[in-house]
Amino acid sequence: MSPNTVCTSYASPLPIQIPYGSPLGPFSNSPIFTQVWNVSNPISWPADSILTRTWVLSLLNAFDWGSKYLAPSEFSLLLPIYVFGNLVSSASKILHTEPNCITIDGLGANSSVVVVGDIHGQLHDLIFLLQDAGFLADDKVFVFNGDYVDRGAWGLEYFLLLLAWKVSMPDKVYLLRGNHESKKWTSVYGFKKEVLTKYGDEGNQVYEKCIGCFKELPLASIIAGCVYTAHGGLFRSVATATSKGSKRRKTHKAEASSLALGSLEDLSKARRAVFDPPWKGSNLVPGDVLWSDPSMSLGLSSNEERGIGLLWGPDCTEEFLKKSNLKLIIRSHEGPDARDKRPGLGGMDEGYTIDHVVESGKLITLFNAPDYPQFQATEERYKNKGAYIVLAPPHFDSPVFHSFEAVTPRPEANPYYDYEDVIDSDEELDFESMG
Ligand SMILES: [Mn+2]
Repeated sequence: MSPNTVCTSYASPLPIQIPYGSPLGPFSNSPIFTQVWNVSNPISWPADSILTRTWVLSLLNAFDWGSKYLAPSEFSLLLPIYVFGNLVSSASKILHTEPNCITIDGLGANSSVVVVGDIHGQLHDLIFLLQDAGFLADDKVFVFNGDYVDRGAWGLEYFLLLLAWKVSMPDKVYLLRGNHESKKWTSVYGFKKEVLTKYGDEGNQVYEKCIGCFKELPLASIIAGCVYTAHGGLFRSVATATSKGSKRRKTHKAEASSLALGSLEDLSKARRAVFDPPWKGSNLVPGDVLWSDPSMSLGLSSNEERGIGLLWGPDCTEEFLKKSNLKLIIRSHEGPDARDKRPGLGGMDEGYTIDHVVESGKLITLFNAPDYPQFQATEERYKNKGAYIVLAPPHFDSPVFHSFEAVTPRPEANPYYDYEDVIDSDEELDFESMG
């Protein structure tokens, strides 16, 4: 038997040959393909604790294999909990040292930056993207805009793969936080149940460790001094973010009228290490950055649909770009379902939209999960493409869009949330009732 084309399924009483890879198998020319995964040969932590590219690639292939040939409850046999623990601890330490807003500078003449938006646990689409865009390359820097987990069936694999990459090449990949990297949201949209299913009795411990790591994720990045990226987008100034004493009893209207756009300095001061970004009180910048949406109406207002964050108009895009001396905002957060309900803004069929074009530059929404969501109640699927952006030298300010179709077929999987009853967008969840 050819070691690079077959895997042995441990679950069978007799060894059976399962063709590996095609059409989903990535990196088929990689020597890692000679690895045969089974539960008597689980992933091990390197003795020197140094994660090489080969180790990261082998993790990717193990997760890909496991998603096809293991039951979710067998996941911990592939990735033992001590490896999980070492990986998340190592990554959390690195993330903890990063500022709220990462500065990505010193890019060489041959380097480029790849920006990625929401993928929501669609592991095989991520693998395609990585292969297409240059995974583990020395001359590429990747910036992920968050929403790694929830909805899709392989959020844990996706998140851990990115953490391994981060530990291996900390200055080549930057992981920003999305609104779903939160304790409340992961308990509604599937990630918590996914982890409990995959780690059984140890599931709670694993979940808590993941949630602790989410708290460390930075909020935004500035690429080459000209591109701002964040999951939701813009945010209020700290001066108006504070509501104390009698101010707390202000009417909504009065609060809205006191809103002012925040600066990068405001962002740098935000307290990001929270399980769930608060939607009231004095620390509102993290919630704005993770939850806000652009609007075609002028001005800054409360995001009533979401119950947290802001809506900002083209005038605010201009103000932010001009004040910060930037040319581009790349944010994510809105998939085809969200855009279906937002007349006046573009649909997500191609995986991106250009929402504002102003004097100083542009605002782009970037969404990476094709054929999203993986599970949905309606018969009619969105069949949207996903897209990633490449920013190239010399100025890194002219985005090149790469749209791509979903990888088919996806391995069969059961959802980890009640997608028929849970609302199909992040809107309207009742923050108050979620405590
Ligand atoms: Mn989001």
